[in-house]
Amino acid sequence: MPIENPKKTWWEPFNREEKIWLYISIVWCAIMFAMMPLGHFWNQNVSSETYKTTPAEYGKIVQNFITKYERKDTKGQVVTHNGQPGGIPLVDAPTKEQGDAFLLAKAWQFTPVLVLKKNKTYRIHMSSQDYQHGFSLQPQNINIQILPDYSFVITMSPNEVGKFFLVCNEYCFFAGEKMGHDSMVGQVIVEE
Ligand SMILES: [Cu+2]
Repeated sequence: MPIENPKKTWWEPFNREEKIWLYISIVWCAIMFAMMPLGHFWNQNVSSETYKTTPAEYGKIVQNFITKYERKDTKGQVVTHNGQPGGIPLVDAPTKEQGDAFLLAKAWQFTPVLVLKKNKTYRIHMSSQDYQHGFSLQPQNINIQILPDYSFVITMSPNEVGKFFLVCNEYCFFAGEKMGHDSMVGQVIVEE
């Protein structure tokens, strides 16, 4: 016996529960979509400028930046995040009026440790040396993607003194046998 066409449209009448779920998902999509522009108002989405660069070029810029602004102790030694030679250097970042500051993400660290002053404004560039990384400033929950070949610039004026952490919130690749995404944590220090 040949299969007959159904006599009525299969989805009619529309099941009530199905309708409710459909409306909920449409409303939720609209809310999520609206969050993209609205996030700018509570500073979760930071407006940024973007420039083209290369890992080699950006690496050189960051190296020069660190050499110029790295903090030295009374003996002329570079101050590092853990107090050990070879640690990540602390850099007294120039304010917006003095110049730009630079942050580099690479597997699996952020360098340098930027030291900022409260209530001053900074232009901070960020780019990656290798994979896609994430800049997640904790506990403020500011999130930015860091990609190789692009320099993102954010302008920020810290209004709180303290030590803040940068967490990589984009799963970054493993090289060979090594994995380090979960330990990729950086620091930003805000001083009076
Ligand atoms: Cu990462």
